[in-house]
Amino acid sequence: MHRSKVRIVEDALDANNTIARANRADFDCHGVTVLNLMSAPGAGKTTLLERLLAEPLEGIRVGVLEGDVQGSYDSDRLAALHIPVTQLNTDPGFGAECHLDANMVRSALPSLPLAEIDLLVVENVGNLVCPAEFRVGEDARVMVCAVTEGEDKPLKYPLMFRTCEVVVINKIDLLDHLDFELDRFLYNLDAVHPGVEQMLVSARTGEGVEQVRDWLLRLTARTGVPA
Ligand SMILES: Nc1nc2c(ncn2[C@@H]2O[C@H](COP(=O)(O)OP(=O)(O)O)[C@@H](O)[C@H]2O)c(=O)[nH]1
Ligand SMILES: [Mg+2]
Repeated sequence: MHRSKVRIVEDALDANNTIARANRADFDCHGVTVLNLMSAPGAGKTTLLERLLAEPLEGIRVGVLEGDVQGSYDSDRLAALHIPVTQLNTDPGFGAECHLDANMVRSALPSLPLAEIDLLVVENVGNLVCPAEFRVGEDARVMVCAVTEGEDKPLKYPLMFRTCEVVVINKIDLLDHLDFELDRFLYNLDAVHPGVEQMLVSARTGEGVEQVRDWLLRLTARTGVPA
């Protein structure tokens, strides 16, 4: 019984990976670099995007795919940036899932202006567990972890922290008001993902956002395939 359950999960992940590869091929075909941005709800993904994309990204044309269970709250916030934003809701079409998977992203491809962008940021549904399991065809994964979440999160949700290239440690403007011990968090992070790139950021004040911007520019230069 236990073995067959494991098998079903493996098959589902295999099927997801197959569709993720098809997405990847379509992104490559258009020379689009794809970033999967993940975090717990409220860690600051949308605020970070508002900061990052407030000014042009050195000629890189950016689009955003907004994943949410319901509503278009984040898309509405990003509308002010005058970049293409596509909303992808998991309710009602995808069983109100708590993550995006490759099939959901595939369903949104016809709505994405792939020929007109160089970088697609996929803001995943806020969740520290499921989004980490499902590749969507991305080039890289970044997760945002706010200092308000506590030092133990890397230990409690290791897959999420392990599958990212960068961990953005957000809301550092609040450090003086919290008992969050940054050293302890970094120690725990190192235990689950030794050497992972870390960026200390306040999306609220803009402190540290430059590092994320520079990293995005490097990512796009590294992975962008001329169309
Ligand atoms: N103090 C502080 N608040 C932040 C920061 N980043 C985001 N927030 C706030 O945290 C809440 C959730 O942010 P949001 O960007 O919607 O998070 P998301 O759910 O990950 O997209 C909002 O009230 C933001 O204003 C930050 O760096 N510092
Ligand atoms: Mg958001």
